[in-house]
Amino acid sequence: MFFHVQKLINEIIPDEPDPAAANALQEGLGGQFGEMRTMMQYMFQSFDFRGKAQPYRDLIQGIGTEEISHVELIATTINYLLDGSPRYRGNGTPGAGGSTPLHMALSQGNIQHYLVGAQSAMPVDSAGNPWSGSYVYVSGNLVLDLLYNLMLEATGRLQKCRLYEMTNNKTARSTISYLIVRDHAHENAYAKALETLGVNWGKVLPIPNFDASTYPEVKKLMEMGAHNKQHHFRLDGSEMGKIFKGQSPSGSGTLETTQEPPEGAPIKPASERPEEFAPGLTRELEKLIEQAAKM
Ligand code: MN3
Repeated sequence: MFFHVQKLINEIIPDEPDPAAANALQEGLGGQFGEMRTMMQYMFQSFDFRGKAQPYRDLIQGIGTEEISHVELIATTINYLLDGSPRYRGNGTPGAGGSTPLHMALSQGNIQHYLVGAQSAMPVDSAGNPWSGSYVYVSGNLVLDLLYNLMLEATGRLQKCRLYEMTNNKTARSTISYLIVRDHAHENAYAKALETLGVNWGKVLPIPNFDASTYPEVKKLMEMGAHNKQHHFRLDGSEMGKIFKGQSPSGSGTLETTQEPPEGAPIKPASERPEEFAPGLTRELEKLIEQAAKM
């Protein structure tokens, strides 16, 4: 079973809306190597786990639980980037004279962000393809699953580094940078697990192998050691720490399995969007909601 806390796993820095960056980030959410895949792949690998190698199961499931928060973080970031067409914020007169407040949707990367959703994230990739369960790799063979997980984290990190190079929007970059560093931590975790099974990584990791501290937002997170820490996400004790410890396989320092969960960051309520009819409540319905909240 799972519990949840209404906080984001990392802070999203405010900036102007940027629908093009939002659409690019959809790849990191619902693409073949996105957060929805890491979440579902690690979940199914842990559900289908056979045998007594509990520390490895705890490792896969702990990271899988963190991935639920990554899905939430990147979806919320996309929402912030979409919420309000350019020049909507502040002046209260959206679009051309207020007559076609959603006109700008016609020229965006994914019109469905405005037409199907109410300026919000969708479970699709950057080309609009629906997320697919066929992305998920679960063979039941522990070594093979760990190898695939490392490939998945490395490709995820590669794509996030490309996304960082595409936009300097602070909202987008705050989340992209966090995910670059956490993908590094997860590369460390799966590489370490394979190292305990006899693999020697040498100078291969992390993938892509470059000095990520040239990205200032990433540098700040690395100085806090975020690429070498992994919380186990179990309330009843985890054996993950038997694997995620000692020297990092990517030469990034000492690995630490944390007992304390990440602090998290507050979630601000999304604003109402009358032009999307969202949430579309009449005064009467609002009164009923107020009454329900008092009960
Ligand atoms: Mn992730």
